[in-house]
Amino acid sequence: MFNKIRIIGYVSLAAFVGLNIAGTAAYADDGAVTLDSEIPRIDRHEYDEVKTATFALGCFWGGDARFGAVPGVIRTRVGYAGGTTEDPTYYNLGDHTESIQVDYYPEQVNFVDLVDIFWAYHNPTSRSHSTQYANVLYYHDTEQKKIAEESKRRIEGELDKKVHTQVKEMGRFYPAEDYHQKYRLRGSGVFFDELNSIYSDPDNFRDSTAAARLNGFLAGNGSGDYVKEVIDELGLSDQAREELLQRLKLS
Ligand code: MHO
Repeated sequence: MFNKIRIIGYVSLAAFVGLNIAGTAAYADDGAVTLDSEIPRIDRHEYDEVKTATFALGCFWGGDARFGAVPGVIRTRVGYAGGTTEDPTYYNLGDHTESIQVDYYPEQVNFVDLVDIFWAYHNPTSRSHSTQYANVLYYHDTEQKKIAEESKRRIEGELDKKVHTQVKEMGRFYPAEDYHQKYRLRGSGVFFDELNSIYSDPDNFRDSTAAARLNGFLAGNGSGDYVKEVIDELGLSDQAREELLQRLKLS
């Protein structure tokens, strides 16, 4: 969204002053210049409908990477939810739970698909040792509520055991500190450097689909076919592109 506004803004500015330049430029708060031609192709997609879902399944770094690799997931963010403590932080979490929130394009992936991933990605019969790491399937509306409750009943039937995962109404979501967002990508050297030079504003970095995919792929999520399908849309240099394929043993 921000990108789009930024691009349109500069395109019209260029038109207004009568410039005829091949690449328009945008200036971040810190003065860094980003050519719009550098914005990863996957981040230029437009969506006519966006829905949101929220999950908690242990340490939020893992869930961020799992959902970030899913086709149709547009943005991911980790944060704190489920409790009553105001303005929680990682070291002052109060009664909140580490959670992952995703914006998704319902034509490509729906809530049922995301819920299936959620159940497959944690152990529903384990009792969480703390509120911080509780397993929670949040619902944002009555449709999600119905799907969430039905899925829990189905899992309970299939496992024939008590499921400790909670189904809970979504309240306020507090995004976590920047250093927790796309955690795997942040520790990845060249991939982080390249994305970070495109998105010097941490909110834009966090909200980038390219960053979500890279974070997911680097953590081992996503099929090889899917990685190959989108790798050219992630804004990587040729060198980083090759390195990613090598790391994932796809070349
Ligand atoms: N055991 C993990 C937890 C981090 S997660 C954000 C660690 O400290 O390495 O809770």
